[in-house]
Amino acid sequence: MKTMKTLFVSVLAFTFLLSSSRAQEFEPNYEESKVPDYELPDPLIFPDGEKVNTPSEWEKRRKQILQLFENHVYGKMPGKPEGMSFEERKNIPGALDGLATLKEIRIHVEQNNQKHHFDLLLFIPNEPKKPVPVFLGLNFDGNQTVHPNKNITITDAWVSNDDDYNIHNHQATEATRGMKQTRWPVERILDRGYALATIYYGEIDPDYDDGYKNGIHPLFDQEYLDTDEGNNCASIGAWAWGLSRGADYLEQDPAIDNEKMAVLGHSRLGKTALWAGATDQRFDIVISNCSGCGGAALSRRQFGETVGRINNSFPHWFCENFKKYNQNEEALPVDQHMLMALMAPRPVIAASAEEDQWADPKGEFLSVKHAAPVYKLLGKKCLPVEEMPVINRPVYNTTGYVIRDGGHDLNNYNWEIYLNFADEHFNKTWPTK
Ligand code: GTR
Repeated sequence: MKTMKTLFVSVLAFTFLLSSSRAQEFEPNYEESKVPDYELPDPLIFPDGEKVNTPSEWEKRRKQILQLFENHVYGKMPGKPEGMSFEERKNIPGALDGLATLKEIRIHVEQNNQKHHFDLLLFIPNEPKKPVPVFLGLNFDGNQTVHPNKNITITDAWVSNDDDYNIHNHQATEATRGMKQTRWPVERILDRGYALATIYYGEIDPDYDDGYKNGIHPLFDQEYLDTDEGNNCASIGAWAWGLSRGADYLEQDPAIDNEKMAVLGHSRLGKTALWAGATDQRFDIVISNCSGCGGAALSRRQFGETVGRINNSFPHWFCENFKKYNQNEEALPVDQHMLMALMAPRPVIAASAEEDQWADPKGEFLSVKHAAPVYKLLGKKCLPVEEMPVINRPVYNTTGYVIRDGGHDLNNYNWEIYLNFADEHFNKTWPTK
C-alpha cells in the first residue's frame, strides 16, 4: 500500500513537472529584463584555452567550430554527389519584355543507386553583356510563385495546402503563379545588373517530418543519416546542400561571374542560407533575412522562439543532438555569433523586422556584433556601431545589420539594402538604374 502511495505521489509530481516545463516552453519571453545572464563561447579560444592569434590559427579553429555546428546543430554536411548533370530545359533570351534571359536548369543528382532532381530558375539580365554577379536563394512555394511569367514551370513537388491559392492535395496550381512576387523584385534586381537564381526548397527536401525518407536524403550515405551519432543531416542541412548544388551549376554558366555569388534566404531559408554560407565558401556574400532561432539569433538569449520550441515544432530541421539543448541553451558548445564568424572574411548581413519579435531582432544584431573579433583578426571592418541601430538605418562594413519597420517578411526595402551591400562588396563598376 505504501509503495502504491509513493508511486501515486511520484506520478503526480512528474506530471506537474512535465506540465510546468511545457508551460515554460509555450510561453515565449518578449521582455528584455527577463533575458537570462549568459556567457558566449569565445570563437578565438581553442578548447585547450590557447588564444587564436593569427589568420592561419583561425583556419584551424574555424574547422573545429564548423564541426561543432555539424555535431550539435545542423548535422554533418555531405559533399558533392557521385553523379551530377545539368539539363537546360528552357532558355528564353527575350523574356520579361527583353530584359532577361530566362533559363530553367534541372539539376540531376545521383548517389548510392538513388536519383533525384530539382529545378533552378535563372534570370540573367541581357545588359550588361558580360558575366554578372548573382543572388541565389531558395523559395517557399515553387519557382512559379516568384514571378507571374507563364514560361516558368509549375512545380509538381509536394507543397503546403493553401485554400487562398486553391492548393489541395499538396499540388501547386496555376493560381500560384506570382503568388510570392513581392518577395522577389525580379525586374529591379535585373535592372541593377544582377542575375537571380532560385530553387523551390520542397524539391530538395519536402518540409515535413518523414524520417528523412524523401527528397535528396535517400542519396546520402548512412554516416550522414545515422542517428546513433545524433549528428544526422536533417532538413536545413539538405536544403543547404541543394544551394551548393545550385552554386555548382552557376559557377560554370559563362553568363555568371562566379566570383560574385551571393546566397540569401528568408526565415527558415535564412537559417539555411547561413548554414550554406558556413559550409560552402564559394558563396561570396551571405544574407540572412529574419532568420531568427537557429539562424542569426543568439540561442542563449531565449527570447521569442527558443531551441526547445523550434525543435518541438520542427523536429526535422536540425540534427538529433540539437534537442539536447532544449531549455538547456547554456550547454551549447557554440552560439550563433560563431556561425556568423564562419563567414569571415566574406561579407555577411543580417536583417530583422521590428514586429518580428519571435525572431529576436536584438539577438540577431548581437550575433553580428560578437562575430567582430574574427573579422578584425582577418583585417576586416565590422559594424560601425556598438548599439542596435534605429529602425530603417542599415549599418555595415564587411558585416552588416538592419532592422526595418513592419513584420516577418522579405520585401523591396530589404532588397535595396542587399543590392547596395552587394554593389559595394562586388565593386560593381557599371551604372545602375
Ligand atoms: C516559424 C518558425 C521560425 C521561422 C518561420 C518560417 O514558424 O518558428 O523559426 O523559420 O517559421 O520559416 O517561416
